[in-house]
Amino acid sequence: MSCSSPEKSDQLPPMETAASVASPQRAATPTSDTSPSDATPETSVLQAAPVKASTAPKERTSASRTSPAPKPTASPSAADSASATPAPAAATGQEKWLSYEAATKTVTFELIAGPFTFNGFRDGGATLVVPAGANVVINFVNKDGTPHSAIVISGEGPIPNSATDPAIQRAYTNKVLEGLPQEATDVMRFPVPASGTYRILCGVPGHGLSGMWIWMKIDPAATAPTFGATKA
Ligand SMILES: [Cu+2]
Repeated sequence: MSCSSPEKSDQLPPMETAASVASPQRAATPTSDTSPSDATPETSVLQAAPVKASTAPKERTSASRTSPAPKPTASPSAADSASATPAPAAATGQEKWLSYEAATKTVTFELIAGPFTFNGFRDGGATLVVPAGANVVINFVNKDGTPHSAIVISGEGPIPNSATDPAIQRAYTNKVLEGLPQEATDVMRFPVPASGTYRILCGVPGHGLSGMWIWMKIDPAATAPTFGATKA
């Protein structure tokens, strides 16, 4: 039986973030995957095929179904007594892109351009809420092969094909029409007014109409910024 293929069926995909867990209990886990003395020489490949080919085309119409995200178990009852898990609770969900300095009312947001998305969202699917009068710093980076840009436009009216005139002064990236190439960065710094609803749009022609925009709302009642899926 020459079943010596090192099939790693249940191996974690390498999607660890920068705060990758340095598991301290590594010494106890015998993860030597080339152990030839396996007791199950049969049907090891068959059950290791979780490939689901059911990629149904998501017809996401205007009624974007906002399925309530499963709450990440905020129970403080630590059942694991002596677990040394360095839980990165500081950067949960979409808040990892956001920081706030209350003393200067400075909102810092990482705006990540993807394939016709911002931070994985499109068509207004996400909203950046900032306090009134905040000083907004948006660190733009293009993580896509297609050139992209960003510009703050009005929240009213139809999505334009392209945009060069920001609704807030200085609230746009360089090369807003042409787009910045992959891995290029730019910083937008601008104060926001006391209220208003805006969109952060990719200014490259056609990109906004393809869905590359999210909301930015100024909330006079907000004491801190938030970012996440747009509430219906
Ligand atoms: Cu774009």
